[in-house]
Amino acid sequence: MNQNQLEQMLTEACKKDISSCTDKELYTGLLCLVNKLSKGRESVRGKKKLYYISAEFLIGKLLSNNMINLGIYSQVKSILASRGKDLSVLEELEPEPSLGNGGLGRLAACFLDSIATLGLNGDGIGLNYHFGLFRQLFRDNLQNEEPNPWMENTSWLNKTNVTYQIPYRNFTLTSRMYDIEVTGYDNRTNKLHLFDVETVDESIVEDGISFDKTDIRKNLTLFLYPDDSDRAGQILRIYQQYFMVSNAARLILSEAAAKGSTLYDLPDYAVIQINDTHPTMVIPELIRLLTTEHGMEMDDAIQVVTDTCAYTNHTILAEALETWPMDYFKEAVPQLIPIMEVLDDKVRRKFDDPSVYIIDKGDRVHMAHIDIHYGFSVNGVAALHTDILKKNELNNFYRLYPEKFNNKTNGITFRRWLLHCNPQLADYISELIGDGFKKDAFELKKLDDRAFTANIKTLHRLLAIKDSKKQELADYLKETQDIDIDPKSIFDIQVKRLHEYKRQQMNALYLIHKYLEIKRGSRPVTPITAIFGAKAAPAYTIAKDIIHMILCLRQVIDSDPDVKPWLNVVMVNNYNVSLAEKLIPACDISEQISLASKEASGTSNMKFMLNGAVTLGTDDGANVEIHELVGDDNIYIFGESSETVIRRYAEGSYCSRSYYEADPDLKEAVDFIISPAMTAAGSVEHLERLYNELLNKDWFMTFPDFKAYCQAREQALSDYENRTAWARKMLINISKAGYFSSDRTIEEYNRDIWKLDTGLVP
Ligand code: 475
Repeated sequence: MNQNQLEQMLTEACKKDISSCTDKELYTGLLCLVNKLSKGRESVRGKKKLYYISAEFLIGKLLSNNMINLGIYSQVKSILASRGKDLSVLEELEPEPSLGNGGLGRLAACFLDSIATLGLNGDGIGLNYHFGLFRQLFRDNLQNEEPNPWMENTSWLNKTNVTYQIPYRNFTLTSRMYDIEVTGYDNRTNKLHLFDVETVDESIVEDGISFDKTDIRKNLTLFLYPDDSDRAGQILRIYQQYFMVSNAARLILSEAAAKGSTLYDLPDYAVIQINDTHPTMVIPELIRLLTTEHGMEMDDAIQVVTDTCAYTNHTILAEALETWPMDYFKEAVPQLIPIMEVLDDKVRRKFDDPSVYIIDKGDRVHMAHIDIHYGFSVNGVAALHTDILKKNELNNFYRLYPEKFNNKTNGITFRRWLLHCNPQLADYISELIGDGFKKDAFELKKLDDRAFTANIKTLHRLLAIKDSKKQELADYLKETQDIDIDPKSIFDIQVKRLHEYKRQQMNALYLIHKYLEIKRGSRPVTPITAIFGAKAAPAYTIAKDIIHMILCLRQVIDSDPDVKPWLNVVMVNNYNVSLAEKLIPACDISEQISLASKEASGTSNMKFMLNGAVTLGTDDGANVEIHELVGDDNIYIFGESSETVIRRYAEGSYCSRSYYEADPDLKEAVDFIISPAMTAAGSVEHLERLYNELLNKDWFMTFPDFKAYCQAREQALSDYENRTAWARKMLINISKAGYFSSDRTIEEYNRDIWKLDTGLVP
């Protein structure tokens, strides 16, 4: 399409001349135009289709990404500019869909992009949460939660005519499907199907994010992960999950039947990827529908479903592996109970090992066990993680079904995480090695060539691009959050869900240590800006205490003129995808410091690397693979190995206090948490609780790694001073990032699990 045609279409979509539009009118016009162009790209469907079911799709803003994928981004930008309009101003008007929480949800979004880009026939299925994940606000150095309304009258959601009757024990809900077009890069459009219920009542939410948890008709799709610290909240999760999968099952069966499936051959028409255990009930629900509504024998139905479903595990944390009391199913969805009993019974007849039963002796249902017995594939999300699943966490299952287990190391879409968020870097890479990397990320390898790595000019250009992104971030944070950061300082960033295993608290302990060192006169050569971004689950007390500690620390340092010029601790408010797109390109040091064995993969580590940050991390998750690719000289790895950690847990002898007693620096930093300076800035109750937790428990073993962490961090800070050597590390990281393109990940899923047609449709 040429520029004139595009301009005409945009004018039509805005219903008036571009120059006379307000920004809001232009944004709405562009949204309609992009939606129309995406729909025009729908293509002939192959026989078999993938359904990626997930409780979360953390898709981020769509306007610019969709324009990049449709190939109209630069044209639109220049049309707007010629009329005195600024695309980046319009981008700020778009609300960010609040449909996800963390890595698992963002992964699902990257996957949708790659599935469409590779021309694979695959849709996402999830829920349309009206308020999504809560919006975070800081008050008195504490996290507060508010609803996060993100839907507007004109939005990416397209109402469809698809509705189903979803049965619960004592009532039925009428669902409706909404679709979001998923445009692939230079390729076809798939769909994200989000189910909702029309009786939802947003007005029942009051006082932050509280609402009546028992009124399911009104509350079902209000929030993602509503508070489940009590029984009503837990049962609400079952209602939500069942709503998601019962709709999914009905849609899948009807699409297959429409294409001619007898349903005995369902696996030729459908493959279902179960993203963690939230969609696990799709297995018994499909079996139920096949037997009760389609006249299939139980054994046949079980076989058909087993051959259709595949499961991805994203965590080994015991508390994140879902098990639900049988009572909850009795209360909400009793129709599934006979099916789950049959599934459990078959397992018991076959295997004489209670650890693999579906229903345990306490009458709890182990969701992952359903997936493993009654799916054909089980995958981990990084090499180390899959290894740990096989050798430890799921070893009992691995011995029963070695053929089901496989690894699919995570990936990220380079469209959003390079082309969109860092066009300066993308353009420069094109200048050096051509445009090929945009379609084939492995071409980034060409950057690992002495013509570039030993070229001062190249290295200085990289540094200049980084500086410009740091300046952009500084301007943005000033404008949107009134936060001052010095673009000439070193940007050290840790952004991810707040969780003890990710060890934001260890980062904070280092910062306390550094603060005290600076106060004693030992100043860094270059000032340091340490940035955090994280939301804590509303009922996760210690996670909220960690946020409190960081915010108090910020206040203490900010009001100390001796230290302030040298150390700035920042916690950005309401961390989300849009902020990530600004933070990641500006980062120098990427904090990936989880306790070895606990981070299944991590994906921000990949985003940072791609944007030329150097990783400071443990040998955990995908850090292990990053380490192998970039080599010892281009990453800072520290801390105890996953083997040591696993052994320590098995022995059960870890005592944090002995580390505290033995290391004066550590003791000083830990004690500072409850010092008068800190308690003056915050609440004694919160600070003392965290202090006691660390001293008496420290379940994620920050103390044993503290010294090694401080040393590695100091090494990175000192290496930063040699600017060309540092730039070379940046370049090597970028050059090795190709492996972490989600296009590679999706090709592997398709090759090993989904087996969809790959022929691109004209
Ligand atoms: C891992 N979320 C990352 C990423 O594979 C990994 C679970 C239960 C309830 C609410 N949220 C969750 C997760 O478990 C999650 O996001 N897991 C993450 O999945 C993609 O890269 O290591 O922690």
